Amino acid sequence: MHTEEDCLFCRIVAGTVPSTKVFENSTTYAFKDVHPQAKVHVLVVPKKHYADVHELAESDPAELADIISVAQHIADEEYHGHFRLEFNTGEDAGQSVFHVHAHVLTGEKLEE
Ligand code: IU
Repeated sequence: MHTEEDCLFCRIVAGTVPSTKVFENSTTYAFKDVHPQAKVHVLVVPKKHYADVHELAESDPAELADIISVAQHIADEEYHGHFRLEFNTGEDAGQSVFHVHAHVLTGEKLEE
């Protein structure tokens, strides 16, 4: 069982670790990635802890839909609605934080 103490993104959601907030509603939190890979690089996370996107989709598909809506909202504000959405899933795919997070890349024309 993950707790706020042992999960970085739970701590960011709780405000005990600082972040640059971009958006928040009752179930979802979005903040700037500290190592941006695009002009705008935002991480969108559920406030509730799920390890990865598969666990989220199985447990709470409405929250997954909310994350996608938040991504669209950010891209509408930042770059005429165009964005890339990535969920690294598993260590070998580059997942390093095991609290599901959508990488939202936008703000510029992205490399293919
Ligand atoms: P990944 O898909 O699990 O590799 O993504 C983790 C992201 O979290 C990565 O892009 C980091 O730059 C980002 N990040 C962050 O924004 N703040 C932090 O304190 C840490 C990682 I640690």
